[in-house]
Amino acid sequence: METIYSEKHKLRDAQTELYGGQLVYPHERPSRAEYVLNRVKDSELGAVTSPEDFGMDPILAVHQPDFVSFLQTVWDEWKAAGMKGEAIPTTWPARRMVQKCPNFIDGKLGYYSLACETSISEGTWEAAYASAQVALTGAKRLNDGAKGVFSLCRPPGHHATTDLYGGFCFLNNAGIAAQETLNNGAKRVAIVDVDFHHGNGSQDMFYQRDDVLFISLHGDPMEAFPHFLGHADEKGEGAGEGFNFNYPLQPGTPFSAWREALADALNKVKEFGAEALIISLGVDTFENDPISFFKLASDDFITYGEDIAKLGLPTHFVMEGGYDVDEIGINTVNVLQGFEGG
Ligand code: OKP
Ligand code: ZN
Repeated sequence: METIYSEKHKLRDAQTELYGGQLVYPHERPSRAEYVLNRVKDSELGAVTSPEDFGMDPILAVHQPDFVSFLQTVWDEWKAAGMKGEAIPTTWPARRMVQKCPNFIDGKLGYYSLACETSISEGTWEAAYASAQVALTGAKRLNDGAKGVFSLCRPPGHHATTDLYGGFCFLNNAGIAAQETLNNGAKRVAIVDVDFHHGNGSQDMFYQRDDVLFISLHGDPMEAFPHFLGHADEKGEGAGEGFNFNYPLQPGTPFSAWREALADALNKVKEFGAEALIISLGVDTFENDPISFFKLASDDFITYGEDIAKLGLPTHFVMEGGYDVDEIGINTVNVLQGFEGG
């Protein structure tokens, strides 16, 4: 399987994440992608290719233009305002307040964010743009007939909505790829999000649409980030009703229960008649992940890669989370090798 990878991910190297009341070095750090890349190379998975540049149009196909402009200028605005550290929001348009974008950068940060752990630093936009181009290149490979392709995206994307960043995400790589796959001629595309965290951004992006089926398996939002979306009763809206499914799972969930949920999800993908499948591939379901609470072992990742392959659909794996850096490469490549063998 071909891997699409851009070195530009390294431009995203924030020094702070607000975690447990302290500013720590971010869990979402450059070494993550390097661990995965090294494992891809060591295991001889296939060629590693740089992305093409598809420009801004496919990004603007799913993100609001004012939000994208904000991402492009936020760091300069923050510095121009004389701020000393990295850009962190401190106030939000909460319940009963006015949803109107302020002029001052503190207000803009709150207006365009869904969480505040994700500090913005120099190079963040350039890396997020490159990450989206990686996913777009993956979409092109699928359109050119590949059975499977791996977009080694970093930063991740599934928490980013049309107009909100947060949860380490800025542009929704899987969502951008899904729309591109439709534009390439597919009638129905499914996104199955196996990251430990609910893919709130992807859900929100396609919630009213029947051409993208979104399904997520994740830690119950009552217990886990992003906390405010991802419940089982969120089924889609309007034309999108019946095209969204969530499997919130409890702390300590073992692979057996997780795999049953995946089997259910893959059945729904089949019934939907998807012509292409996007897997939002987070490996933070791993038992030793530092910020998650499922109990998958490394071999389980091979097994579920095989399960996905049995659908027989052209499949685009888009990297999301996974934070136990020693194991992230092994578990990611296990899924891809399981898929190829299954
Ligand atoms: C991004 B991805 C923990 C707060 C959670 C944000 C997690 C973002 C995960 N106390 N912090 O889905 O892996
Ligand atoms: Zn995650």
